[in-house]
Amino acid sequence: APRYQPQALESRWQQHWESTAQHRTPAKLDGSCGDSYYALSMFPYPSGNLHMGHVRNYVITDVIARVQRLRGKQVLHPMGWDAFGLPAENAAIERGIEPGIWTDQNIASMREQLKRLGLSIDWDRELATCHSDYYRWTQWLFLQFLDAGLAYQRDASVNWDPIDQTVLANEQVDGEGRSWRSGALVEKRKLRQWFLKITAYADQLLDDLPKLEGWPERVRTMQANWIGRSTGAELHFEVVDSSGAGTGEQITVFTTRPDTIFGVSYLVLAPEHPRVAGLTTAEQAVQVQAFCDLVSRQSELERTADDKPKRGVPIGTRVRNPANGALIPLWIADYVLADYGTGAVMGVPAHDQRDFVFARQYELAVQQVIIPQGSDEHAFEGGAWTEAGVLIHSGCFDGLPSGEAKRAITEAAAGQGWGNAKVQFRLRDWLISRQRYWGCPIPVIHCESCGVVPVPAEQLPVELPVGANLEGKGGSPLAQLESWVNVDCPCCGKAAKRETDTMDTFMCSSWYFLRYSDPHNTDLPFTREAVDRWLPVDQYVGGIEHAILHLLYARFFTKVLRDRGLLGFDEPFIHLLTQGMVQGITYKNPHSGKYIAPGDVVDPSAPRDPISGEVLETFYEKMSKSKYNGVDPAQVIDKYGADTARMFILFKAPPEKDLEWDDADVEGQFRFLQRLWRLVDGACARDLQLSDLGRVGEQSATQFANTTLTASELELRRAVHTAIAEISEDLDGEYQFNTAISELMKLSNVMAEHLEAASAPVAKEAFHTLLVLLAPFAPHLAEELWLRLGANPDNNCSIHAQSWPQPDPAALVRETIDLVIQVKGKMRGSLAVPANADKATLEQLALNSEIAQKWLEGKPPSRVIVVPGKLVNLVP
Ligand code: ANZ
Ligand code: ZN
Repeated sequence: APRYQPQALESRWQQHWESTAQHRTPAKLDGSCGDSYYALSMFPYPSGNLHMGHVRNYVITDVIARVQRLRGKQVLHPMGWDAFGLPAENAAIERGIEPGIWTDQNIASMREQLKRLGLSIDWDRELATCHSDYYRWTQWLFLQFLDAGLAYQRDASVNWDPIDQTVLANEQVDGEGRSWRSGALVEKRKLRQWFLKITAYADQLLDDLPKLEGWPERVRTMQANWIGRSTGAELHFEVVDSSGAGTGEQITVFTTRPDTIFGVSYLVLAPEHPRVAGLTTAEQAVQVQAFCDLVSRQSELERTADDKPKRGVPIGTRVRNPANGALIPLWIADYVLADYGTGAVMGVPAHDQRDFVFARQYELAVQQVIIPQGSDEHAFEGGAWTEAGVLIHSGCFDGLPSGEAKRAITEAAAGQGWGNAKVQFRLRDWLISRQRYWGCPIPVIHCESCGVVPVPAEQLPVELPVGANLEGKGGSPLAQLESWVNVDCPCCGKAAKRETDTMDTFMCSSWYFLRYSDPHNTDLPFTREAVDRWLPVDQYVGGIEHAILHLLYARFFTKVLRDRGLLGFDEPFIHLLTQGMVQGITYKNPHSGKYIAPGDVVDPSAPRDPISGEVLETFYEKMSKSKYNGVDPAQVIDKYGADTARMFILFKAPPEKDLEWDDADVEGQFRFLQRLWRLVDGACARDLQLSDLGRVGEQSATQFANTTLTASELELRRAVHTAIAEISEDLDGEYQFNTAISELMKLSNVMAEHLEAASAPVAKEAFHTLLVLLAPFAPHLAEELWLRLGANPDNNCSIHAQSWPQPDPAALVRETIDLVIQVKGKMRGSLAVPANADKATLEQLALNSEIAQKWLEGKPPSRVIVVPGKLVNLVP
């Protein structure tokens, strides 16, 4: 018999599937759209190298796609490239290769690597966000936002490298705030930039989260926190002069706790608040200026972290508390952020922990105004009392519970003109401008007379010009290409200039899943018909690192395009699976902190440093080059084949959990596949032909209904149908691929034991089932074994074109009876046997039993009396 040689076999099937277009998306759905299924992986950045994280992601999606096809769904399973971004620019700078060429080379090599995994992807629908036939529509969609009033420009700060005279992306600024290239301390600079008004959809993006029942709870929570809706009030405090008389000027604070207004002991502005300079007194000016300089060098995290000291200075001016008339000092402090709320906070040290720490440090008053319900006043040893409670020292509001007091005080404020109710979001508008080359050009033209003019749709795409100097100084690389920048205004025809910013790459990835529904359309990004037929995506699979931004932006796009009538659904992704990391074994010298490559480790059983001999730390960590703990997918495929790699990844851990790479377990899966191969060797020897067997399920149920099967056959059929039932359940919703593969192993064990004694129909049913159940996991081997068992290799006879089996309830019933064993008429014991076992089987079972061995002392009986359903009497 031939040996299992996965490499040759796999590339042969990959070619066959490709040449027979087996994974092409069904063109037309006949009738019901409920029969369509959209399985989507988050598309990769074409770095050039496929890593295990990719492999895990795409294999999971592939199994889901394959199972759905077997279940009769019309499946869309596409792939593409998130192809704009910084690494291509870096490659260009470091190696002098055009970003577009570098990217296309990477795509070509990654596509080949992906194809070796045997993924059932429809490559006809492949897209790359950096190709103009795609980004033309990204530009078109941007213009939709502009037209809807959802895109606008304003000044915002960017990272500026004063030596290289260039804008830096956040990733190009290191932890110490220095440029990755020049090492210069990065400054903040204000530039006019483009924003998308995602805040206009904040409420919807939050309120629709509970609908996403197919998403992990954790992701929904992360999104909710990111959107961060706070309900409270804006309250106005009047500025007073040195004599305490009102100046007419007001400072407005945002608070979620208007119930604490009687406990305010100071007001505090963000150092960047526009009124700081105007309200600082001459005596405080030097101190205030020094403090502002200090704060401008701190990160947001440093400023707001709970465990960091809070610092501030009084600016000399006072304000009046509108609720009780008290005059309180005005401060600036690092813990107040300029771009949240109004950039001003009322300090209530008794009930806010940060205010408490601040007040203790600067000896500001701590006035308690809330007490815990039904208890004494709170002692402030442990810090502020931040929970709700009952009001005290609050004038006519005394005795009210916090919740009611919030409403009452906000109403009073509104009635008396010193405040209003306010809902505040943490979510900011989306800054999409990048002063980078390798991105999608923003399709507008700036004209001195007409202002911002959209590039007319028929002139799209605005192509990225080649030959930009990426190391050029002064803002955006595109700005230096004069011949590209200078154009005639589409409106008035006068000389005008192109926008030189490109888009955040998250723009490109916010709609790619829509384009797959209609990838070759040259008139529109997609038709409404195509997009509504395939979307929303039934199953989206990708990394948790995209839990917030990518998914939020994609949801935002979906809602805007729905409101523009371009599509007809509210949410883009019904089910979301965030797969765990792939971790590799990592060796680290605890003293030097250096990572040691596994090959260099001395004595792997008690690992030591090859140079110093020190004992190394051993643990599992996410695979990465710098830690020498990566495993190259290509090498695994070279050694074992893709099917083994797939089986291992699916078997080793449930998809959401982290997975520890383990060579021994890879080997174990390889051996399992070899066992399946040999199982089929046995069947081939018997010349079992599967081609005449149709669907497993209804047909086999009727087929076996009136047949009397041996105990061994019954056991085999029970194993077959148990596997169907269990694996079907494992693949419903939760995707327990690991337990599904265990079930396959169990089934193969039972088959190895009982096949030989099984009649051809029972054996065929077992093989047919085994291979269909195996097909999503190890698609090449399943196909090959199917062929070896006599299936016609034509496309429509592929194992992957079969139907998912249904369990036969009759086969699942474990009907046994207690068979009484007599020796010479005397009961000597009993035996559990299949209820419908025939005479011969019962006789055999009785003779093989330990009871018989014992009482007959190994001699054959002279006579055997069988009463089916009751007893066997052995007469020596
Ligand atoms: C007075 C107060 C009393 C507050 C109290 C809290 C507790 P969230 O839930 O995040 O919306 N705050 C407002 N604007 C701020 C800014 N720009 N920088 C830093 N802190 C700011 O938090 C709202 C609360 O955070 C507001 O309510 C305000 O402090 C503070 F017992 O006002 B509170
Ligand atoms: Zn003009």
